[in-house]
Parts: sequence; structure tokens; C-alpha cells
Amino acid sequence: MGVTNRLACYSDPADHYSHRVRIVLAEKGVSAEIIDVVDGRHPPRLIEVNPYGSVPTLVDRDLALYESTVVMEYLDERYPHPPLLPVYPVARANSRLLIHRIQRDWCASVDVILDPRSKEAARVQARKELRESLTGVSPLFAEKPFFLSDEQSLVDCCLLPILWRLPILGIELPRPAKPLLDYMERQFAREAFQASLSAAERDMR
Ligand SMILES: N[C@@H](CCC(=O)N[C@@H](CS)C(=O)NCC(=O)O)C(=O)O
Repeated sequence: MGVTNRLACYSDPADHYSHRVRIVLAEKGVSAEIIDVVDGRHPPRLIEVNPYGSVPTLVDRDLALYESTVVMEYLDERYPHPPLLPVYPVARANSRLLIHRIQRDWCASVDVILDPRSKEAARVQARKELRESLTGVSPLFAEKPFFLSDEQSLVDCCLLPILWRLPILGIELPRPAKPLLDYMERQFAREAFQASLSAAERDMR
């Protein structure tokens, strides 16, 4: 008899927000049924549980959650080991602020670059801004093994899907970004990161 996963995750195999949640699941070693949502073809059950039909959406028995940050924090609380947010309130708040900044600055650029409706000039500008911004913060990655942290955290889980996509975003980091390039090499080699990748994501590099 097959084992039914109590968790199901509606995920677009190419989407960086869905990738965040798949990384958290892999870091926690939690098995979930990954239901691929591609080309806007929404399974009826997804529409039933999420009025926006957006992915990622997590279903845990009677609970349905969407918005990647909400889903990630739920998983971190539901499966506390290993913890992906610091214990103390100041450090937790700082992690949440970093996630917000990744969202506002870097995810905004990624979404412009990948949106087929974007004008070419906007795409060129977003690519330039993202490349310069990542290069600018690169020295921070020389200070700690993870992004401004001694431990893997939800901040890394938000950043890695972007960094993995740099080739398809048309961004090559320059040599001075070496601390960031080293961080990427370390992170991409992690077993959990490799386990998080969909077939479409494996093809991105
Ligand atoms: N802020 C959302 C963004 C997620 C998002 O943009 N999802 C896209 C993925 S391609 C989506 O589901 N769009 C609506 C749709 O496909 O109907 C999050 O963090 O989860």
C-alpha cells in the first residue's frame, strides 16, 4: 500500500517563489507531494483552497497556505529541526527584514527580467541593477558562512533560487564578486539544495 503524504505543495517547477518552499522542505527533510502547476493550468483543488490560485500553495490536511513567506514560516514552526530562523526576537526581526529587502529589491528585478510582457529597456535596466546590487553586497558573504548568519536560514532559502537562476537571467557576476560566487558553490553543493531542484531547474545550469 502506498504511503500518502499529509503535505502537498502546489509548485511551478520553474518559479523561484515555489523553489523557496521546496528548499525549506528539503532542509527539514520533510516529504511532501509536489504537484506541478505549469503554464497557468491550475488544478481545480488549487482554486478551491486558494482564491488567488497562486503558487506556491501548501496543503496540510485542512490547512491551506499561500504566499511563500507565510508557507516557509509555517514549515519552520511545524517542523522545528533544523531551525531556519534565529531564536532571539531582534535577530528574527532582522532576518524578516532581510527577506523583505530581497523581495523588494532583488525579486522585483527577477520578476521584470523573467516576465515575457516586460519591455526590453526595463529588462536591461533590471538586469543591470541586480548584477550591480549583488556585486555590491558580495563582501558580506566573506564574513559568515551563510547570508549574514552562522546558520542556514530562511534568508538563504529566499536568495538561493535567484542565484541559481543567474544564467537564465542573463547575469554573469564579475570576478570581484568572489565571496558571493564561493557562497553559491558551497550552497549549491548541499544535499538539501540538490534535492530541492525540479527537472526544469536542473536544466537552468
Ligand atoms: N508573493 C507571492 C508570489 C508568488 C507568485 O508570483 N506566484 C506566481 C508564480 S508563476 C503565480 O502563482 N501567479 C499566479 C498564477 O499563476 O495564477 C509569493 O511569495 O508566494
